[in-house]
Amino acid sequence: MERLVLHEYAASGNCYKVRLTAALVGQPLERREYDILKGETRTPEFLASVNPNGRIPVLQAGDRFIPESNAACFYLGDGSRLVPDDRFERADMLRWMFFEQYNHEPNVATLRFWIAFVGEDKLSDVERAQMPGKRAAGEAALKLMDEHLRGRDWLVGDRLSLADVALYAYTHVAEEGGFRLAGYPAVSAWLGRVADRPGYLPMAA
Ligand SMILES: N[C@@H](CCC(=O)N[C@@H](CS)C(=O)NCC(=O)O)C(=O)O
Repeated sequence: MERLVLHEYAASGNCYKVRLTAALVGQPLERREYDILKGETRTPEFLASVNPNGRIPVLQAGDRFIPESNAACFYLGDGSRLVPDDRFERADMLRWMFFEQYNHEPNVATLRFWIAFVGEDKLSDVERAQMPGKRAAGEAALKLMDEHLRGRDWLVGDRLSLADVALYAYTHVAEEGGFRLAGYPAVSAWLGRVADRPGYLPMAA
């Protein structure tokens, strides 16, 4: 098996989605933890040798580095049952992964980070002013997923794909950011299906 290192912060959903993909395909990962609250991904050494964008996750394969969670998931999942064979479904999988990064993560994950990790009292005025907009956009993303998942088991096609993994990561902890998942029954049922898959790995593992 290829030796892979995940540079990460374990409580981050972006990092968890890479670990979950690795677990689902049976790929072991070495893990290297950075405290993002202490700026450990912003040191000159990290910027020079791991990711010039100053963020985790970064998947390391030999002396090459793959930043961006969904790119790392694709590296791990490529050629497995997590990536559909059908050309349309592969594109549809990417559509949900881009949706995750543009409509879901910047809202659902950022509110979780601000509320559960930074603390509302420590937010800047600019951040606090962004909260209502992020709340509305996060609810819109969850509503869109809920409508799509009514009458479907998986986001794409008829089995679990990287689209489900990418969106599972921050959706299953959305309540830590003040979202109420009970208001999204199709999403809640889908979360249960993902957690029932063989090879599933909980975030805290
Ligand atoms: N689009 C990137 C987002 C990465 C990201 O925002 N990482 C956060 C943690 S979830 C981080 O490293 N924050 C530390 C910092 O910005 O200094 C991905 O999907 O990997």
